[in-house]
Amino acid sequence: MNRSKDKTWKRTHYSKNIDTSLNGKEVIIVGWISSIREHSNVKFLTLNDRFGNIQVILKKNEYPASLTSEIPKIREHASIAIRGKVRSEPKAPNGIEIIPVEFKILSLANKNSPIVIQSRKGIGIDTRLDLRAIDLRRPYLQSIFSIRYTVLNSCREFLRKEGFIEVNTPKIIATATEGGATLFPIFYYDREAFLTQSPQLYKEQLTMAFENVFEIGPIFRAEPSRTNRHLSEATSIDIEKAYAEYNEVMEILESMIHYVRDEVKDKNKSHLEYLKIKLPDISFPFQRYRYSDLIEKLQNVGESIEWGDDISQQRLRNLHDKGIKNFYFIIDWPTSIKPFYVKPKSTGTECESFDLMYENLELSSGSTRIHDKSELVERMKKQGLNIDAFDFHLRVFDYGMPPHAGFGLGLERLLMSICSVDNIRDVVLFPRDIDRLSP
Ligand code: AMO
Repeated sequence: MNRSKDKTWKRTHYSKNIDTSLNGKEVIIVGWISSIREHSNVKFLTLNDRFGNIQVILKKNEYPASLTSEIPKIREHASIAIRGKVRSEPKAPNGIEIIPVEFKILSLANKNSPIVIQSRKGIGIDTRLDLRAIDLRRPYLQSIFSIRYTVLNSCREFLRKEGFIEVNTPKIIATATEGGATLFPIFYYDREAFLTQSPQLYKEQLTMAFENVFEIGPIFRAEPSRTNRHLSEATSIDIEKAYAEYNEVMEILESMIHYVRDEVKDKNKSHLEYLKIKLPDISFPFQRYRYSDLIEKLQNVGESIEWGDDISQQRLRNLHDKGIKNFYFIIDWPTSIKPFYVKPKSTGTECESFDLMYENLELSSGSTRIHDKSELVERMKKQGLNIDAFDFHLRVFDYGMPPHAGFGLGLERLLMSICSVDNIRDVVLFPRDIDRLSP
């Protein structure tokens, strides 16, 4: 067969499948060029595919003369298919290199990219986000998103094993669940509607029919501030469990964090090595601090904070030296600063609620919910909510709503804690924040 006339450029091997056992054999590799270096008469190309990369050597007198006019066209990022011979080369990064016999440029790179592929942190985040698809080619982000994939899969796996079924609830909704301030209004035919802040009310209703449900989906928050931990569109891992109270779902949450950590440790060894990450040590069970005790501790270190105030991230920093670090729960918050659906304790002033923290980052909130209709209506009135707007929700409480509890865990916040990432935007493919609506 005349090879040069054979126009099938189907990949025969991924980079990871080429080793010294193929020495002297011909292969077709396909991918994009991540680096080009030149030493005297030799050009070293690195060709990346989804599993890794391989060195390609273009040495004058070694490649066919027909390639001479094509070679100058190759720039970093170009997509290319190469038919070439495998050669063992101890000095090459993987101990092997490819000597092209023929190649086909599949897509030229018309510009030099401002993004340096090999760089860990790269250039400014805005320049990177403007060209996010290119930025995502960097091994730094490739590693983070491989870990994200493991985290998502392992949460799903864990919850299925625990007897939860996966549900999908509407993202276009009629009323606020987490307080009105962070709602995104939208046009819905001739009415106003909103993007969902959380699947809260739907997951609660679904406990009537399915008992244990979970959802992994987008939540939308109109966060007016520019911080490194808030997104306008985030991913939430929500669960709701019938016939349970908050201690039970806290146990599920801490077991899930354990499971996720072990899976990442097992499945992402090379990514963790590349990122130079040591996964957080996890003690089991997580420490549980009562809100009231933390307020006292903060007052003791001179903070002017009152019972009933929210505990800011800055204030929690002051307690780090007092051993309040790693993963821990803050439990029994004041009823007045938690949403209407959270069940008050018998004292009334505190509620059966928790936040899961990592250092001073809030990862999750959860609680026992009010399942008694009249109690719920009372709480809603106290919070000044329009009862009529919640009729679609309240009406199902007339039919034996089971006691239930649940939590919402921010996927991106969890990833920040696992991957030691400071800016939440780096664990989202295409982040949305107050300044950014594209790409
Ligand atoms: P909450 O409002 O505390 O609780 O949200 C739960 C978790 O979601 C994540 N999160 C965010 N992540 C990034 N950017 C944001 N703007 C953002 N807002 C929230 C956080 C947070 O801990 N319905 C309840 C949960 C429940 O009780 O089941 C709720 O939404 O990690």
